[in-house]
Amino acid sequence: MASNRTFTMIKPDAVANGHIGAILDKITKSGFKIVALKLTALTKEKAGEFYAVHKERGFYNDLVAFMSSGPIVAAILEKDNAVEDFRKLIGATDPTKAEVGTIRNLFAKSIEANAVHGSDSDENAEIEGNFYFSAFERV
Ligand code: IDP
Repeated sequence: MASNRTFTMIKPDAVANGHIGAILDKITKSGFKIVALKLTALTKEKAGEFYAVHKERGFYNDLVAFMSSGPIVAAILEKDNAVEDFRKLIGATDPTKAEVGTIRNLFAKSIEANAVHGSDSDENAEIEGNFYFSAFERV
């Protein structure tokens, strides 16, 4: 059965461009309930750990530098079929390929600075939520 929680980050580009409020508004209006939320920043080490699965990819070092370049917003979201529905809401990795009206279509600047992260499986949603939030930081 699909889990009802997913994990997201509003990435440094979207935070720097003042889109936190608009993105959270779109998320909640799309039926997701926020069950954990924080503004924080990743060190290079922490960004490297978060994206360790991409270590062998050519864009890894740039991605780590980008993700540690400024504040991010981390959140755990709740909704039936959360992981799949949230991936639909954010759109394709490359914003030029993201469907009109998706968060990446509206707010992303490039394939790297693509505004938001969304977990790609229930298992990763659990791991990524635990990466940022203790039990006391979620409802
Ligand atoms: P996803 O975030 O849509 O799940 P992934 O393939 O898991 O996409 O890639 C993780 C992140 O790495 C992307 O969101 C984006 O920030 C970055 N990324 C992915 N592909 C590229 C690329 O070809 N060039 C630069 N950055 C990329």
